[in-house]
Amino acid sequence: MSILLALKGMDIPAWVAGLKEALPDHPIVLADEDYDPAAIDYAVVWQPDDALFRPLSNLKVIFSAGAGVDHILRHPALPDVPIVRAVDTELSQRMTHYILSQVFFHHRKMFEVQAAQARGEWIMLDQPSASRIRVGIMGLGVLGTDAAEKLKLHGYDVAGWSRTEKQIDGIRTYSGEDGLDALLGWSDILVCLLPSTPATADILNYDLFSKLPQTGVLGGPVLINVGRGALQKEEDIIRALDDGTLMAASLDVFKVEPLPQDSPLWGHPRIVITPHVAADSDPAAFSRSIGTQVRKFESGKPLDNQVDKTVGY
Ligand code: NDP
Ligand code: OXD
Repeated sequence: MSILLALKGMDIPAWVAGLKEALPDHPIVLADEDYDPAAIDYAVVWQPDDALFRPLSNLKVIFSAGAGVDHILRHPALPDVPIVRAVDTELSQRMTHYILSQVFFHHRKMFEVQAAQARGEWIMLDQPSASRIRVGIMGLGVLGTDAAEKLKLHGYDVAGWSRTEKQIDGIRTYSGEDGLDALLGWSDILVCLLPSTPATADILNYDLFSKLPQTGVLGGPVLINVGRGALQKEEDIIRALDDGTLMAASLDVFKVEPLPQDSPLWGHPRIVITPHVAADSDPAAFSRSIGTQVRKFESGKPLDNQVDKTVGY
């Protein structure tokens, strides 16, 4: 009943400690050690190497160390076992805090404030009430719903869009293609919390930005992308910012990560860049959740938060 940890770029000692506490009777092995592949029942992975899965002849479940599973589904030799994605209240809270921080930043016109500070100028800026700012969220899943509810609590007018229909108290909800146009035509701040799938690739493009209203109280539309870099056409973001189609953007995810030094996104004066840190996975919290799931699985109960491989999330 061994657990294999293959977690590129993550804090391995913290994960080992968390899983030892959650599942003390399950040996833990690391991907860069010698181990018997036939003894592995569970794999906890982040960006698994191409050679990882093939020898694991008795693998029963793959656990993603993140909420997104694009890093697993693109694997060239993915075994036909259930994939469980990360769902955790701490992760939702971290993501919601990030989104709130960026909505507050743009609402309170912090680019103007910083520019005035650089000039040594004392300026008074208009402060529109939150209820006059329309925040549209693409993706009303675990993270999108939490963010929508907390934005609403802070007084914003909030709507969201998902693949299937949803009902959330106090939030306008849209779905399907017509629904997307309705959301775009309404949103002063557009937050993207979609997964990376074939259907969402490059969805954040110039044509989409052109559908955002120019009439809102912020003076122009704002994009916040925390989903995945594969969703955004970066040259289109720059074009839209430079011609006023977008007023500003906060980007946490990029087509290539780390963002290459020569990317024009780095130096753009209307972009906030963060290095894919909107919501880090907390090893202790995720280990507890993996522990609960392994116990359920071993007592014959269904796993929670299983990925639907047909839709890709
Ligand atoms: P969920 O699977 O819970 O939610 C995904 C949402 O996207 C659902 O509402 C789903 O619709 C919607 N969706 C998917 N495909 C489409 C489509 N083609 N058209 C319209 N809506 C669609 O995921 P989470 O909320 O947990 O996470 C969302 C994403 O956030 C992750 O996949 C990951 O990429 C990203 N993420 C980024 C982090 C960061 O630090 N930057 C950290 C964690 C996650 P429906 O409800 O109908 O199924
Ligand atoms: C995730 C991420 O998917 O960190 O959890 O992006």
